[in-house]
Amino acid sequence: MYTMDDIVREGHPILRQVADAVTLPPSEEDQKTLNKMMEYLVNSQDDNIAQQCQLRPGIGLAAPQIAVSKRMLAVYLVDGKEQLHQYAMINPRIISHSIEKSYLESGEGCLSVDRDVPGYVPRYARIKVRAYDINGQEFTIKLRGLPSIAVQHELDHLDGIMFYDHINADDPFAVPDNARSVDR
Ligand code: SB7
Ligand code: NI
Repeated sequence: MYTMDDIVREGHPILRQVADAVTLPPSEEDQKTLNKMMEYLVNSQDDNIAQQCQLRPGIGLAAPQIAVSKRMLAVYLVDGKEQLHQYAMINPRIISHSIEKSYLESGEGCLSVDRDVPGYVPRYARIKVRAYDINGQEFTIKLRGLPSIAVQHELDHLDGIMFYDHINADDPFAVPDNARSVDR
């Protein structure tokens, strides 16, 4: 299983690379990696396991964060309506998005960033994402709210972009144009 020791931190060049597309159907090795990424997220949200294994809780993880420069991501979160959002994606892409933006009231953090970076991170409020699942089956989903923000944070990792790249340097808490806030 992955632990914090497997997660690369800021300064590692892989976090700034554009990750490679995964060849389809996914190899057994890529499937294993993606399963372990999801396992990390689930474990990290289990208080006992997280404490036992010193896991920082995470709602998402992108393959470059475990030093694999491939286009795979995992998201695991329960939203405000107690709805589970669990997605393992291969070669994901945004096929359409709202004009409206959203941002997390509490700002964002990252398992690869060992410091607080305050400020609003503008994201699209709604996205339609097309990807391949762990078996190589194509699927399309529409997301809004926190799941939309989480998937965009992970998609950025696949393109070498960090959340703080989006923060207004002059005024970190300036409300982005055409944006509404989202509570965790
Ligand atoms: C806040 C946190 C995350 C996404 C969006 C808002 C995920 C944090 C964990 N990660 O570093 C995943 O890349
Ligand atoms: Ni991150």
